[in-house]
Amino acid sequence: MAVDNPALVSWVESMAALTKPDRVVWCDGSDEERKALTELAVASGVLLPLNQDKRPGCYLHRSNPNDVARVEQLTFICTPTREEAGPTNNWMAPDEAYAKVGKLFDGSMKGRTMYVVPYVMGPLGSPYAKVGVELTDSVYVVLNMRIMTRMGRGALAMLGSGEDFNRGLHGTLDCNPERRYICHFPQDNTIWSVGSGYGGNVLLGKKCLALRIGSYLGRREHWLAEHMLILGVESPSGETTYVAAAFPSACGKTNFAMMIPPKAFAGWKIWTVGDDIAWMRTGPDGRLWAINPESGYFGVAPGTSNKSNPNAMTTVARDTLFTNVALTPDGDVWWEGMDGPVPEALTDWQGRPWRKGSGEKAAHPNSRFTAPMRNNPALSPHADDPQGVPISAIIFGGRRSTTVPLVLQSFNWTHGVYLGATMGSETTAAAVGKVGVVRRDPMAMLPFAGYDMGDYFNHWLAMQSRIANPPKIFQVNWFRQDPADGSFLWPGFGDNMRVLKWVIDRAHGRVGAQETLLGWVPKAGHLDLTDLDLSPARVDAATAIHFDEWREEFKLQGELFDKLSATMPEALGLQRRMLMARIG
Ligand code: GTP
Ligand code: SPV
Ligand code: MN
Repeated sequence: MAVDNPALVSWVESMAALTKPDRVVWCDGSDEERKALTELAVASGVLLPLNQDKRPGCYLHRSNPNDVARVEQLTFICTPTREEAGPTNNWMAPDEAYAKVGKLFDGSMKGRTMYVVPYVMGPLGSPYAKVGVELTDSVYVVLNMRIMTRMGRGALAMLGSGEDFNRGLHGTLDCNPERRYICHFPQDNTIWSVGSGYGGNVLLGKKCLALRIGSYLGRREHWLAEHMLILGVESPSGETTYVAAAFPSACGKTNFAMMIPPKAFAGWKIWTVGDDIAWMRTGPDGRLWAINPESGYFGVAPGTSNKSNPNAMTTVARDTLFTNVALTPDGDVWWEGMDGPVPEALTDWQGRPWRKGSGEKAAHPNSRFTAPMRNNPALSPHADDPQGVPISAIIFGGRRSTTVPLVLQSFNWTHGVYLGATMGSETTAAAVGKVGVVRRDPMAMLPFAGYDMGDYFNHWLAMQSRIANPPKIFQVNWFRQDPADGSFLWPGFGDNMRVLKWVIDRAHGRVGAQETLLGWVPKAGHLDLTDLDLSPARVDAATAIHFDEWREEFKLQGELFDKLSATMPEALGLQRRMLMARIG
């Protein structure tokens, strides 16, 4: 492939001089290329073909068992000063990081092929899209990037002779956690990732570019890069309202973005624009407009079923790469929570024989599917729209077994930013570490902000003056539990439509609300619970606000305020003090 971009060619040459691959292959994104790389991956054991009658175009990848999730403790923001990265990020000085990781890259691709993967985050030709180039020695990464981004010729065409592209370098090395670093250099628009072959650590367009570098660029260029799904809600009269929602990793974005409303909502339809990331800017009409920078879904497999998420099941029926799921005797995939009886015998995610009742999980809790968005029956006609969609409501939600009610509307933008900023959530398998501990995860961005978190809140507050018609801001919690038995109080999934309906009615100013000391909640009878098989006592428990729990919550929030004291906006401290004073 002829490439006449001198800046790109010379950067690729210098990275090849460092890593010393046997071959450099420029990827064009064609179908022939996909076929050839897939064959190569199968021949080398990187991909296992699944039963092609049952899952055409689908393959299974088993990652190194030491490499199954994002590694937050090995992820660094390499800004010139530690203060720019802020106290919630790991920091390394740029020179030190280039030297340290450069040493690991030196000669690391000897005997291997370096693939040059040009890609675009955002619809091709969109003024809001960004070009990146990832150099990688992993065929698995190339094939994933081909699904997750607009990869190949189109990206090179969009870049033209420009020099403004993200420079990503990824080397698998020997996949050793001792030599694993994910380093971001926001000032250089550069990402260096070594020692991992998994997901967000290595698909550099996703968390690394679209969120960490993206958030840094967003502050500089007055826009927002967020860990948010984007969906459209179409009413029976044909009106479509767009909503963006931030939930932490493995807390329900993909499910919410693909939701099918319950029967009682005949004529209502949800359209998926994106399931993980939103880039949002003010449009000429003074509203906030969002694009999804991705073109595929890297979704959590466990829990996905025809009952919980039929659209996802259809999406992964073909042309999908599965990572760390279990394999059935007839060459199909399986994971915990899938429909039907649990199979008697399987091959588990590590390739070992597995028997029902063994007590072990057959699929890894963070096993995933990589599937093209075009497979999604609910894909929004605007998913590829270069202008994006106008956002009427923003929702923040965490995984909280207590305290946080089903839904709450903020009093105003600043209070909404406060709700997002102080969000807590129980940790999940999406990152390495202990699962189920409540931590502050501001706006679901704790692992993804590319600069100081207090400055990030300041940026959110400052955005208000740029949005004449701001979206209304809400907080939700699908995960509150019955203390008696630990069961979820709210059925969730499709029934979240009941909450979403109230949210969009509020956004349009069509329905009243009950004022509480903490925010606005639905008035009695305003949540449509038609045909919902749920006792009034459980609905009450899911929506209740208990001041004693909130006093504890405000205390926990204090840890975040203390940690970020150098840059925390005074406006948010004031919100907290006012709320605390109100509940006494
Ligand atoms: P990332 O891809 O890691 O960013 O995750 P995500 O936010 O897209 O989460 P996803 O939709 O994949 O859901 C993660 C887990 O939460 C799955 O096991 C789901 O079954 C479960 N889940 C999603 N929505 C709900 C809900 O409304 N209620 C309950 N109880 N569980 C849910
Ligand atoms: C997340 O953890 O939020 C994900 C998966 O979406 S990963 O791409 O691995 O970050
Ligand atoms: Mn995510």
